[in-house]
Amino acid sequence: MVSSDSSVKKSLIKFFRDTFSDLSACEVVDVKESYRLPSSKVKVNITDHPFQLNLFPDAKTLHLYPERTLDESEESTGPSSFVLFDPDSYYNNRVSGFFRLKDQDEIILGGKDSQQRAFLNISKNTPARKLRIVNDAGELIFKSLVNSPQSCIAPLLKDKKVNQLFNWRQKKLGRIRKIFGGPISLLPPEEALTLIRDVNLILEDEALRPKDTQGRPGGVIHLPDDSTVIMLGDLHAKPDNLLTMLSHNSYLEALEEGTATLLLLGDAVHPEGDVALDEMESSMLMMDLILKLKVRFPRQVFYLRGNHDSFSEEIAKGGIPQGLLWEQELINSRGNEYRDEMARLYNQLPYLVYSKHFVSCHAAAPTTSIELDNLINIMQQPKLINELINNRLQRPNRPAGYTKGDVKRLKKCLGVNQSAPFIVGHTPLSNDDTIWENVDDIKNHHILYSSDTQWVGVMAQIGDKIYPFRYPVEKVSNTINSTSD
Ligand SMILES: [Mn+2]
Repeated sequence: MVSSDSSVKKSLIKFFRDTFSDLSACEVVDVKESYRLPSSKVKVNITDHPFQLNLFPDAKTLHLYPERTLDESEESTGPSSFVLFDPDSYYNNRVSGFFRLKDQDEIILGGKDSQQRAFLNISKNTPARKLRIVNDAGELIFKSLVNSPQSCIAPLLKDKKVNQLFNWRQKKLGRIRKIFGGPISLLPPEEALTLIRDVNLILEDEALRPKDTQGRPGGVIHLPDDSTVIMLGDLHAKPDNLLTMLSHNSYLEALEEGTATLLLLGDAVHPEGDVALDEMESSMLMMDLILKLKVRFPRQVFYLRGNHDSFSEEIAKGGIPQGLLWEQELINSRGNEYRDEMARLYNQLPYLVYSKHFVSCHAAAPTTSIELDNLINIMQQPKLINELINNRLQRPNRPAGYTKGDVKRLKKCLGVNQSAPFIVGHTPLSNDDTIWENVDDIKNHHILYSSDTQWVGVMAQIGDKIYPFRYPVEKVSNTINSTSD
């Protein structure tokens, strides 16, 4: 019988892996300069330095970095992960992709994989299976699958290169702090009141948002097709999840350059999960951050309404009346006027956003046949509002839930191609992930829930497609606050 002692288990697993895996028994090389990968597999000592990788014949250079956190004092958990990206596109202020190699992950690089071509700009002419890379307990194993011409790796030894990715992320922190106007902490009541008033003025005449028949801002944001979409699901009072996202890729740069749109799918407030459900300060900070972003990027940041964006007594979790507590906290900390402005904000929020590349709302597709006009005039359709922010997928115990047909009909009514994704938040499918794709066997129907404590899920557009990305949540607010103005 196998002992329950976990170290024994681990060494047994290692024994079996080493004995039976075809990854075992390979040469370990300490690469000090450019190295042509042989046809046999080699394990490369890569933990001290990032590497560059050339996939001949097109001489495309990729970078491979051990993944680091911004706060170096944060304890690392387990073997290193690596990130693989194309430095030419990664650092160029447009949203671009990357691959993460966690322990035991493998990737086969080649020219036939559309996602690899989109993320890494690998040429179509590269063989379909050119090079295999495996992360074996924090060490990388390379195996050339095509003998000629062989791929090549070289360590990035110069300090500037070694720290390039870290420094690039670090620099964004200063800019995030500037957007917020100081350390990441609750705004003083007066400043908070001015901020939410400014946002309410913006919402009265919000960009890209057709008015309803009574001249009020309508229920729908219609994005131009050429805007790059970056999306976060429910944040549920996790400011660091939003800040972690802003510190990665070129999301912040693309917002600054006006090429991207950030969509927040509602429910930014009210803690969820294994935390104090009645703690409302982090919700206040969360809204301060979002409202600052809205003021900084009024035409590019859109917050959709979720069911938690409310003072309703029906908003409760685990017996805690979060809607009522939230209202009370706003009155206590910031006064009645602030509470009234928050209520005004809720009444002015949009419910659905789309471009030709996607459709999104907080919770669900409508289960009845509707027209775009109904969505724009949503203030006159309380049942439709309720469906979009509260409903979930159909289940035996939830016959009124939405189905594949409802998703299809919604896209059709908006003139959006059926191959474009429908992305919602609201309904996490487990407590150990942040993105679920093709949910319920409905193709291109994804759930994005960005309030996990370990990983923050982001859906972001590269070219015509929207891809899922996950980032380890870091305490970015602490790191920002520990750097001086
Ligand atoms: Mn919700």
